[in-house]
Amino acid sequence: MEECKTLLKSYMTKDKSDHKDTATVMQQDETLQETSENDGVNLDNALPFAGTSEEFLKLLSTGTYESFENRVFLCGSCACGKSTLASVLIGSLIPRTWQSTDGLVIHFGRNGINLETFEMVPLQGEDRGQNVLTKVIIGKPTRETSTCQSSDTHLDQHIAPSPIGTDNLELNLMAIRNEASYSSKVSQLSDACFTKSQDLPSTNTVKSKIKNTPSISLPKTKKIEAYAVHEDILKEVKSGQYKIKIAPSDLIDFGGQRSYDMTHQLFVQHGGTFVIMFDGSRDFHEPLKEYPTGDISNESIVRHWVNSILTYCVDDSDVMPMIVFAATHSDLLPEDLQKKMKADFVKKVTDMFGSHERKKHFVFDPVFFINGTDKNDQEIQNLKNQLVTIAQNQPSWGLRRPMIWVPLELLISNMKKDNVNIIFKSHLAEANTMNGDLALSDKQLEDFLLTQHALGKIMYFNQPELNNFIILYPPALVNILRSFITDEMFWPEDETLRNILRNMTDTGKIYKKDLLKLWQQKRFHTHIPDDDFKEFVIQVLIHLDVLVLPKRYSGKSDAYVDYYLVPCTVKEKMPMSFLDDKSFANRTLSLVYRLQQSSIPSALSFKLIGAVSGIWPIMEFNGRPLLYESSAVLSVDGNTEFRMIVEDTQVIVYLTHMSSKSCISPDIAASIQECLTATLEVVLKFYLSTIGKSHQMANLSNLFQIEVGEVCGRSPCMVSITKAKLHSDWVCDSGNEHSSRYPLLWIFNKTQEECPPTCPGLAKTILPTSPSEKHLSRFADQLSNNSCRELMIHLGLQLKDWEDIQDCYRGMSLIIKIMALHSWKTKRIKRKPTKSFGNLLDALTAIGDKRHLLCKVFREDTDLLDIVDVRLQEVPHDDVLYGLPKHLGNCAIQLGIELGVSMSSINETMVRHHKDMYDQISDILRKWKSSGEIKPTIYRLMLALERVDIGGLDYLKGVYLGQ
Ligand SMILES: Nc1nc2c(ncn2[C@@H]2O[C@H](COP(=O)(O)OP(=O)(O)OP(=O)(O)O)[C@@H](O)[C@H]2O)c(=O)[nH]1
Ligand SMILES: [Mg+2]
Ligand SMILES: [Zn+2]
Ligand SMILES: [Zn+2]
Repeated sequence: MEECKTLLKSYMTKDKSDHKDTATVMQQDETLQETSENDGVNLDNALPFAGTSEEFLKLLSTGTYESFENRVFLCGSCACGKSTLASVLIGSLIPRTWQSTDGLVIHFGRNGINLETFEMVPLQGEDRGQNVLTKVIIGKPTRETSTCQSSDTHLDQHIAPSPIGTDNLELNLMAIRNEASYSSKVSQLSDACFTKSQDLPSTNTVKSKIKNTPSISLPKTKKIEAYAVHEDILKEVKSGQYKIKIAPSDLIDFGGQRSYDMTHQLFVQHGGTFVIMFDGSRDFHEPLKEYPTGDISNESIVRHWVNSILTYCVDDSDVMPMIVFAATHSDLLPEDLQKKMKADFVKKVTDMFGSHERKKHFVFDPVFFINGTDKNDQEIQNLKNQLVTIAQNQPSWGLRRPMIWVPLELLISNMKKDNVNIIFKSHLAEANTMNGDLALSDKQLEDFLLTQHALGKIMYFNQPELNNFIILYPPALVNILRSFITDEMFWPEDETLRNILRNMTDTGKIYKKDLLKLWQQKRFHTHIPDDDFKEFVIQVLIHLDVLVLPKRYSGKSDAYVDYYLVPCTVKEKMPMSFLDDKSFANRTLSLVYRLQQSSIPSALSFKLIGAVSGIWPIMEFNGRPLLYESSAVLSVDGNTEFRMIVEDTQVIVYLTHMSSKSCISPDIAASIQECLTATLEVVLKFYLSTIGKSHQMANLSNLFQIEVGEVCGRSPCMVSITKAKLHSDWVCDSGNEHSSRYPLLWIFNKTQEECPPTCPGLAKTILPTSPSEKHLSRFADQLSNNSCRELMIHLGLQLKDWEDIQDCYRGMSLIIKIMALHSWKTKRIKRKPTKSFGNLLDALTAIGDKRHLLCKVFREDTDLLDIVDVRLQEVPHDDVLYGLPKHLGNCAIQLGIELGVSMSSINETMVRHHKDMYDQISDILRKWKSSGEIKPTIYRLMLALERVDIGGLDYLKGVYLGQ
């Protein structure tokens, strides 16, 4: 903090002739315009998070200033000329060769709108000081002038940008930021100032503290008396002697590579004017050679950007966000053709979006057709005029802000200049208190931070794990993201690092240690030198769903997690060969969410995939997670898996059972549906509500429609839920008849234990099949002793058989029933050779039982779904299995059946360890673990224990989930 004060003072020591240097230094400045009146404050337009109107009025009573926020985004395909146009707009050299932009570049205050002539002009040199804030600082007479005169030189060395006029000035600047060894600069600065200041602690303390926490946490030193400064600043601004001439406008130049979608959305959400660009010399539908997949054309890029903008932008007003189209390379066409093309482009974009529900956000006519390499191009001039008109019409133009925010804005601005990218909130709060009676209250400070965040000036997340830090310089986050979300052409040379990135793009998985290794590179290290900040950044990336924690029990420490999923970097598409498998349709239910929005932007699909893989474990094959670009295969339990594929306007879900769809538990289908629906809502909400505009929350249920169905002819065949409920069958467009019974499983009411009156009973397809031991054991559990005996007789067993079994397992009624059913299944019975579900059903009917007991055999308990966790996908340790029997009742047979151990093997165990129940269970567990057919995971064991319901579950949860 002291540094900021020092800096502040250092500016104040300059006399006006010096202001040129200072002006160049100002990178991100607020634009202030003097005003002494409070009237005309339109509270409808009040900034988000400015508190209640009463509080905001109180804030305004300290005075207001008029602010002009403008922001122009350049977006579009690779190499279409975005950076070229950017350099024209900021008045730097026009690049003649394509140097692809890595991530994005933000030009803060390098371009502005002249408030007298309403022209968009580059800001250079002196012009860049054209705002009150700068002038106030420069022109300040102060009592402390003599304290730190010498700091000027250091300051200028530190931040002096490369000479204006080189191409890509901001990139150079960034490089300077990156390379600058901050701590040494700071101590130079501190030296210069502190040695001359009597009431400050000695340089040594300052230095050593800087060393411990370089770059970000500023040393805490004795507070300096700063009151007077602020009073003066406020007086200056109020007095109205500085008339602002040019309102600076931020210019954001996006890199066109697809890998940046996830990065871009962070910036898009703050709104502004979007210039969607494409190379006008190419056919609108021709595949662009810059994209290796061969399926990307101007049209798809334009559509992609429109969707992203309209999805991520907070729908602020009628005016913003505004989308303008600009084609480039007009110079490659003869003049008469240019005119014709322009008209063509207008028609194209009107065809594409003319009937869009948010069409008021588009300028369809004209589509500008520019030559980006000519800074005097008339069409560029026209485009600039259009941008000015939009800027003036936005509701925030000239909006009044409380003057009391100025000191803090100033502080932040100064910190940014000192490369303080991330800071502890407590440090900012402390700085705030130094403003004496101009300090904001805690609540006001919070509102201030949230407003600044909503304006895109800083990043501050009001969340428990995130709100201790503030990202003062948002592009720093982009720089950090570039360490792993970047195009292959920007990968580092180092082979180890390349391998990390290659592995990540192949598998969608990155180990934490590898991420930290990437961050050790010099150019990233300077942004996050400190472990606290690394952890914070990881948390932010998780919050933004760039990184996804693999499924784990929520709410518990994640110390054990040593890797993250990175859905947005996976390049591979899901192989669709599973549809070729003829049996797939017979084993699968489908569910489709159709979005009302015209299309799902890719970042949203990454987010959705991420969220879902946070609920169910992603299946793995040969150690590679089955995570693909916008799709994934997830594991529900040993027999059931599902695929989720996010497409343009829909989310397709295939739920597949290993043997048949008639074995899919309605509870599982319903809980997956409920969970996906909720997740989709949350993900959509994340964008729609975004920062601070919760009152504009749309009605979520209108955002998408749910359809249910089956697979038919290699694609999902769907009906609405209403239709499925009304008709037991339907004929689809391909002329195939479908039954509604399976699709309706998606909306099964899990809470009801008994079948609903409308239940049609077991599916026809399942009746001829033979029940497994597991089915029989579950069935046995539903029967009373008497009805079981009666049933046996109907099934063709002799009374004597029943009595033998009863003798053999005296006192163990469940085992008797299980064994009876087992002997029915295995015994040859004259005249009744088949052993099918149909036979069981007939026998049940014969004894007059109408309770749909067999339906229940297919029901599952879904409580455990909530704790599916990567840790539970491991094989349990021997010691744990050794300890387990003590927590269980007498259940060896049932447990063996649920675990899939064969009946003969179970019998062998029962005979060998006939005296000791614990030995029986231990032996069963051993057999299960060593059977090796299906991976014997902890989760499977838990499912079996839950089913058998004889305890042990808590013991396992305790061991593996620390519950
Ligand atoms: N002839 C002609 N060349 C242009 C025009 N606009 C851009 N270029 C050239 O096209 C190439 C690519 O331009 P850039 O501005 O770097 O492209 P970009 O859109 O920023 O590309 P990414 O950052 O990779 O997304 C450069 O060589 C420019 O000189 C134009 O209107 N006419
Ligand atoms: Mg570029
Ligand atoms: Zn069909
Ligand atoms: Zn039923």
